[in-house]
Amino acid sequence: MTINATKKKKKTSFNVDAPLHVTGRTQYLDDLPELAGTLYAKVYYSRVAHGLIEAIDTAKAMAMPGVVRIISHKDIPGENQIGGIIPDEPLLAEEEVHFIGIPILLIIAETEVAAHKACEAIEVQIKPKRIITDPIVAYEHKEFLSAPKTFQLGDTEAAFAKCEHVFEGTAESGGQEHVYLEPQGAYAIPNGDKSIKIYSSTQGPTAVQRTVAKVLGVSMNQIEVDVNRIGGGFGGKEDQASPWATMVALGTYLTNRPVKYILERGEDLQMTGKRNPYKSRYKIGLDKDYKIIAFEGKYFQNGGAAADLSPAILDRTLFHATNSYFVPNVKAEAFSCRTNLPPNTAFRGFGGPQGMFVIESAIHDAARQLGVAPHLIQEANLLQEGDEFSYGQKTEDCEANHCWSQAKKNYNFEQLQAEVAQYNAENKYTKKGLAFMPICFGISFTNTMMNNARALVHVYSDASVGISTGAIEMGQGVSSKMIQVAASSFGIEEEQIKLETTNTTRVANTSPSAASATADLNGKALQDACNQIIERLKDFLVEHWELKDKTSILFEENTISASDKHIAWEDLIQLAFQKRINLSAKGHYATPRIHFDKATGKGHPFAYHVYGTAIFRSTVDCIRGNYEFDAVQIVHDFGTSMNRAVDLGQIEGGLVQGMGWMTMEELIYDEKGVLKSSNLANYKIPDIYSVPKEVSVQYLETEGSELAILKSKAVGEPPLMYGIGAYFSLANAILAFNENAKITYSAPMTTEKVLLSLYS
Ligand code: LUZ
Ligand code: MOS
Repeated sequence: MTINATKKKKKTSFNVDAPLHVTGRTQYLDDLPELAGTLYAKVYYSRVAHGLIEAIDTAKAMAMPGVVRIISHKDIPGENQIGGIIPDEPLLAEEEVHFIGIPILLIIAETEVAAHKACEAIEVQIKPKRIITDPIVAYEHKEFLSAPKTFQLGDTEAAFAKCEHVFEGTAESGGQEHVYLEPQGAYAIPNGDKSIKIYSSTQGPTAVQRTVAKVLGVSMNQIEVDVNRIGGGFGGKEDQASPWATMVALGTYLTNRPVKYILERGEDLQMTGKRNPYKSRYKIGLDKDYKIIAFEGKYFQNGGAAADLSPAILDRTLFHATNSYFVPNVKAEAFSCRTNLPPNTAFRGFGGPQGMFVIESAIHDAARQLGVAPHLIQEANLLQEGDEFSYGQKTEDCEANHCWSQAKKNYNFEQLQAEVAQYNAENKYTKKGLAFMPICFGISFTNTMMNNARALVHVYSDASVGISTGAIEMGQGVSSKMIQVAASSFGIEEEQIKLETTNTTRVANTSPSAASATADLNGKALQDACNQIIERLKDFLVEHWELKDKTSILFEENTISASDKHIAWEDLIQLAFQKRINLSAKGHYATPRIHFDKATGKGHPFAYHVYGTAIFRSTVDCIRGNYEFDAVQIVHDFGTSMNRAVDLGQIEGGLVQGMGWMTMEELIYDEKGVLKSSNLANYKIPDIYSVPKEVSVQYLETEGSELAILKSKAVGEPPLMYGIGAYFSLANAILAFNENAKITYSAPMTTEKVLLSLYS
């Protein structure tokens, strides 16, 4: 056979879902054909944030046409318990309700309309109890979801005593609604026997499987969970997809019919948790050269009514308390506070952004009081190679200074600064603000145990390949990356690979697709499976070609070769199949090197860190408080990006989502625990009109880590934290208008807050 002499370029911008998305053919949960006899579920939830259930009247609802069953906690065959980390959350409320939106009853009806009408006919009386919505109030009442935690490095007290400058203050950041395009939902079907198959819009199929099994009182092998793809997750479906899947499974268990429930947007907004709001205090000490010598942070996390993932989110706040800076003396103390809000949960960044906002506020405050530009303090304290984090890990291949200096140079910062100064001198009622935002984000689940994955690979007798992993495609492009991994392993085309759904019977005990680690963990497991098949094929070829050993055999461009011998991939597979060689393999991966001692708060929890720097430029209308972002210019550490288009999409999307959190997304609950921002007309997320006029992303091409898949670093969460720069660029524009303006370090910086601050 002949070999194409020109080496084909590796694909670096491939998205298997793009053709489906742009032609509207992408299949989501609600696109599954419904089986005859399918029933529809709907939740009746509490309208009171805290109280005792005194009476429930379902008689009117039960009598309505089409109503099949109304399920309460009494109907649960197993445990009424859905808590993921701590068993503190019922699926259906028993005597007490703890937040507005807590499910009390589950209606099962022949149609969605019947379920809806029945829901409106249900009457529940609740005797109100004390409502807490503020984490500091909860702290004062010692209402904690988990034990307080402290990370410590050096001795802050001794260090503060020696500091030239010490500043203290408060910072707070608000919650954030996930607004995944596809709301929560699931569809359960009876498998014929007592087992149940569930299609779920989840980031964590195993979490769904485990929770359903527990609530139904069956073993996990009776529950199959299947996920094709989901229409966005952002952390909101890491844990909180489980209740809806459990409800439909419960419905199927009790009726032996298929049961479906896809939440309406309004229900989803009411019942599900959001990013944890935080209230924090800081103390920062600097020497005469603006080196940060000591930093203390006290973080009060608003956890909501149950632990959910909040204890783990609290950990990540501590891990990221000093962002991209080296601080030799650190004390970070965090409290997970129980309030009467829906249990808050994972959201892109997972507590990291909340922690990083606090040290950025402290630096900005210090800079202001010292009369220097904040970026000079930021720059003076960037992490260097070998610096120690408060949790004991030291930086390796640290790119903090590299990203910063490249951003400064490539985007002509000196000139930008001069232009902004000139603009501000010439304009009285509009002002521009500049801000730098460096990021450093640790890659791995902070819970070491979760850093593992598996994959299943079949090479079919016609040489086509089918792969299954534990990764969930949620729009982040992981399907494309998995296909790239398999294609590059076998040296064949992406088109020859079929990625199967994520299914708990093919790949078991998965960690959720989260922590930015999905492509790394599942990709490495997939490589392991592919390599097992490759090794078997090589052993066969050694015999077949009578080679001395297998070291010279190459899998490239659909051809397998060793010196002067070549065979096409298709021919090799056919031959191997005839020789009865096993063409399937199960791969496994567990991140090496990582460990963490929870008792001492020390270890090496992250496989590696991702770095980057963003420069923000905004313009504030000082009469109206309106603002726009002129530009966000980024240098990001991708390692060796395996898919530039997918990775660029993650940077742009993460940036804008972080900016939304910091500027316009204002989640408001009143003192009764009522969600005031209860629809997308009064909860504003960024749209095409509010994104920066210019977004530039430069790829800092570095060696990349061996622990990153194909040396292409994790890219899911880190860019969200660039968004924090939006807050400070607005603050700097405000200060250009009124140098005595009060900056409250209370995000989001809405137009109202800008206006109040301008004239404070
Ligand atoms: N989920 C989790 C996460 O369970 N542990 C983590 O460390 C994490 N980090 C980011 C997002 N989700
Ligand atoms: Mo996430 S916050 O990586 O589910």
